[in-house]
Amino acid sequence: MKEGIVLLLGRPNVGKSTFVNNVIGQKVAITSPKPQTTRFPIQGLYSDERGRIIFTDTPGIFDKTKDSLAQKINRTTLESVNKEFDAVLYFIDPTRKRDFEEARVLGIARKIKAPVILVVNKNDKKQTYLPQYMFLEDEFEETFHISALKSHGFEDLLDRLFEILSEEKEVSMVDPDHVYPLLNMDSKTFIAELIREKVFIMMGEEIPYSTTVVVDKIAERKNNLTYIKARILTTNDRHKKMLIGVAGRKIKELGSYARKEIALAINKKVFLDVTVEVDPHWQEVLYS
Ligand SMILES: Nc1nc2c(ncn2[C@@H]2O[C@H](COP(=O)(O)OP(=O)(O)OP(=O)(O)O)[C@@H](O)[C@H]2O)c(=O)[nH]1
Ligand SMILES: [Mg+2]
Repeated sequence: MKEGIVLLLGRPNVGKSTFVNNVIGQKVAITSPKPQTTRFPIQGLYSDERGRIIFTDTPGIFDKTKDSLAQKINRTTLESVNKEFDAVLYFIDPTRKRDFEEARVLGIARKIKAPVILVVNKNDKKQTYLPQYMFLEDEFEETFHISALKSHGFEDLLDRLFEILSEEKEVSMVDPDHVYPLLNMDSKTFIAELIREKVFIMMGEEIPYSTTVVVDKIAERKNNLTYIKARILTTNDRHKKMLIGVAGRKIKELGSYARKEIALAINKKVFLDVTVEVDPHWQEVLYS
């Protein structure tokens, strides 16, 4: 059996989390069309008859660190690069122009000693800007073209990863309270992430970035019902009003969307009690 850790790198929105979910076959990382969806490294376990791979999904690296949250997010990715891993998947998205963010990721990738594989994602779409990225093929060991969304091209990539990984290595499972196949997240954090994803999907441009989610309580009740108490924290009152919506309609819709997915994920009936609070300091406390 082969075992190893594979790190994903790339700028925001290239499809790293989508890949991790679809290769594992289960949602471990939230995804959205907005950049900077992932905020901390997420370890998901892939296994088949050949062995086990821990895929470490990281937040997208960006160049301009506007605020303290953005700086923290970048820092967690840079910390992952300094930890132990056996190979790197460097994701690019040629449906978008190459820009200064790509240069930042490239700078990091160049310093990595483990094998770096270039993964050209979104090949189900027109890859208008592919020529801008072609020089990267000479920089790294090899290139694979995939669609993370459609799960195309995974087999060849996995074959290559298992060739790289060694026989002897034993990877340690990180968090004893993890939600399998997630290795570094407990249930409260995972549920908070599912709710945060709905904020990313349903709310306009800036709200997701002023917002986080905390799950305070998960309690088993009668008749296979799970009670969950969660709070959406936002830094300002204007965003709180928008999250609640006219006559509470927005928060109701958001809660109902999240509840359905949580119920599916934990295979139980769920009562989700979700409220919105202003907390100007949540960014200082969380993700520290
Ligand atoms: N068409 C297409 N869309 C994709 C593909 N992979 C990802 N996407 C979409 O691209 C968007 C971003 O995907 P994510 O997986 O959240 O990207 P990410 O790299 O994890 O982004 P950050 O967490 O912000 O760093 C989502 O809307 C995905 O559905 C793909 O292969 N094809
Ligand atoms: Mg992500």
